[in-house]
Amino acid sequence: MLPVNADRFLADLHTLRSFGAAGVGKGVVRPAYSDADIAAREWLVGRMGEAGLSVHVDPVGSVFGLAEGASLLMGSHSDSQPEGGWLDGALGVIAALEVARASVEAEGPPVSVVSFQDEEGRFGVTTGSAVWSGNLSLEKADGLTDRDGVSFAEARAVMPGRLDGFVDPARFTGFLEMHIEQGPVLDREGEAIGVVDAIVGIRDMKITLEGEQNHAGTTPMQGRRDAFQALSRFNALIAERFANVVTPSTVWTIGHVTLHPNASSIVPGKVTFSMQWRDGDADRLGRMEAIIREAAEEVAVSGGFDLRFGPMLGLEPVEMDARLRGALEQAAETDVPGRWRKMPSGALHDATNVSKLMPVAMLFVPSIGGISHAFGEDTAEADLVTGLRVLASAVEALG
Ligand code: HGY
Ligand code: MN
Ligand code: MN
Ligand code: MN
Repeated sequence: MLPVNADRFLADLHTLRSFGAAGVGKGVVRPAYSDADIAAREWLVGRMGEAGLSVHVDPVGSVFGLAEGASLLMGSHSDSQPEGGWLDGALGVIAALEVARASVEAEGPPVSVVSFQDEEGRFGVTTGSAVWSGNLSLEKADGLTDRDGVSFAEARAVMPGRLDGFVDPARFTGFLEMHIEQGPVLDREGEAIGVVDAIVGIRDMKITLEGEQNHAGTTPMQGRRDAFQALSRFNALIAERFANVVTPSTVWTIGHVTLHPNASSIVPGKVTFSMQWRDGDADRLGRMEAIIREAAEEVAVSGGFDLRFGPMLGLEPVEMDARLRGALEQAAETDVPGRWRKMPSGALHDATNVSKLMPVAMLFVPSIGGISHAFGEDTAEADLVTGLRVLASAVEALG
């Protein structure tokens, strides 16, 4: 196996955690293009250079450490959710860095490293890798806004002088992404490794319902056009209608709501909310979209609301490459015989976009209690190191 250095890997992982650290033993606040994210990317530029890689920052701020000639590409993202865990994304970047560094030292197979920008969707869905892969045009991305109204175009201008054009994907032979599972399965089953077989698809859009703002004391219940009540009704309607369409692994989330003007004594006049749904079957995603649009229309027409749908973003479900996956399975069976499984990913990953450009595969390590997208996210140190070893063995086998 490539002589990876577990102590150096863990030390780098903890250094990356310090950028945007939310407190001792907690997660990080490091959304795309925040000061903490940029500082972390500057640090990564330095670490990649020290590892003997040539650094390239693309027009959206994804940071590449390039090996010479044709190579595998490995990595993930170093931006976080607005309240994120310390490993989501970071683990894949630092594991890739350690494998690439060990490979340079031992004259092993060339490995390039990447930290994609805005995987966590401050602007879009996995924006940095979506733009690189062509799943999202740069022009459309530039027009997307975050929840405070800042545009992607404005935000990505914060890394001036470092923006070197897009990296030609033809130089890479495949992409490997290590990640925490972010769900409960491996932890519950006492297993050390998950080898991903497929990643679910997603649809995501903003919906606005506008009624009438008025006095909460004097406006009779009858005849109110209360935006919060409209959202409640919509939420109940879709849950009822999805029941005929979904499977136990289908999920949907209204995760961000802006209620206007959001005050106790005002009947709210307007609500804008995110509607996101995920499933492994693209047809089912389409049937759910039809239900969502119909339910929103129904609520709007019957209650006298103006209805607006924002642009719908989406990624299709994808399967992992058999050869790359096989190398990970073989490495897992050698390192932790009988303590690994094949499994789908219900979280999205940069690998979905990269699969448009080259073969991809993914490796999971357990998440304690299945917690992620929360400060409490964590993984046992021994599991982090097992994942690193399995990744390094697979890279060596792939040559
Ligand atoms: O939401 C996701 O699945 C990813 O972590 N951005
Ligand atoms: Mn992630
Ligand atoms: Mn995430
Ligand atoms: Mn992810």
